[in-house]
Amino acid sequence: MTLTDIRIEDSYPTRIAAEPRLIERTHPTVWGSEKDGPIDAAALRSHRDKGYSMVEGLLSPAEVQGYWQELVRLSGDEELKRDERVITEKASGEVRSIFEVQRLSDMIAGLVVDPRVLDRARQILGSDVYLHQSRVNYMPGYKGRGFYWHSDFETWHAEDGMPIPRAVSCSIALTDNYPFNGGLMIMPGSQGEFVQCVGSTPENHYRASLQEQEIGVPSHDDITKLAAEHGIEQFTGQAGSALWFDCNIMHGSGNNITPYPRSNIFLVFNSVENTLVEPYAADKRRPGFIANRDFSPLTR
Ligand code: 6CS
Ligand code: FE
Repeated sequence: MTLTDIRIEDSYPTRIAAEPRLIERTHPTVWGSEKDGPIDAAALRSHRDKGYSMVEGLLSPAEVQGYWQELVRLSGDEELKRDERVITEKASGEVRSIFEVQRLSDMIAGLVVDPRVLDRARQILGSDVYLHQSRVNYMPGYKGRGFYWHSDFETWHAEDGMPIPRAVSCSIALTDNYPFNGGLMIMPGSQGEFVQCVGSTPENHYRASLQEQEIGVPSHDDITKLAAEHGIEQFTGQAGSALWFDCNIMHGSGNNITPYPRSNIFLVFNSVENTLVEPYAADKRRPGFIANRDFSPLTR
């Protein structure tokens, strides 16, 4: 009997061959309470119900400028461009994302443990947390391609071995997010259902999926069902605002053909009570720069 035969109880089976089902989520969206951090009771309730919440002006304009300069520095580093952590746009070859960015930028490493960020992650997840993944997304003007509808948790469960949906993402806008420049679309409340996906995970799937995901995406029927039930909201916000969203919420974004880039810093916090095991639906683990396996709790 091999390790993969000893299947840890899987409450969220996916990458199946049969007809996909919507599985009711049996785990909370918010694990902490208003006394556990800076988020007040009303905002916590709203995050619990909608699966996301926004913090206007998390970063000051001066801080935004500083982080923007970091993104410019990183995307202009010719040496770094050959690093596997740099994902380029399929068509244009422009830098699309850079992963494990806290290891490439002391500034961003500081942001990860900034109380304005870390205390909120701990409060939502109700525990100490570690960084599951970090990336900067450039979504350049004219050529930025979007991300089709998906649940991040579906991928993190199937390919990274994340047991349950006890992770939260923080997307910090470094440019203004308009409705028309590839802004994130989100289905409020959809985190309450786990959408099974059809199709087995290809070998080294991340090499394709981070440019354009085709496996691990829901069926048109399920997207139609979720949209009818939850509606679609568009995240717009000024540079410096932060969108916190549950790991299982259905989201996606369109292409950006405007002159205005939609760049952000994307930090994923996972509870130290929810550390990765073996992938639930992939033959081998993804690299550490995509799914961090150093579970030491983050401290300020
Ligand atoms: O595969 C992943 O981990 C990444 N893919 C997407 C489309 N969103 C979440 C995550 O960054
Ligand atoms: Fe995503």
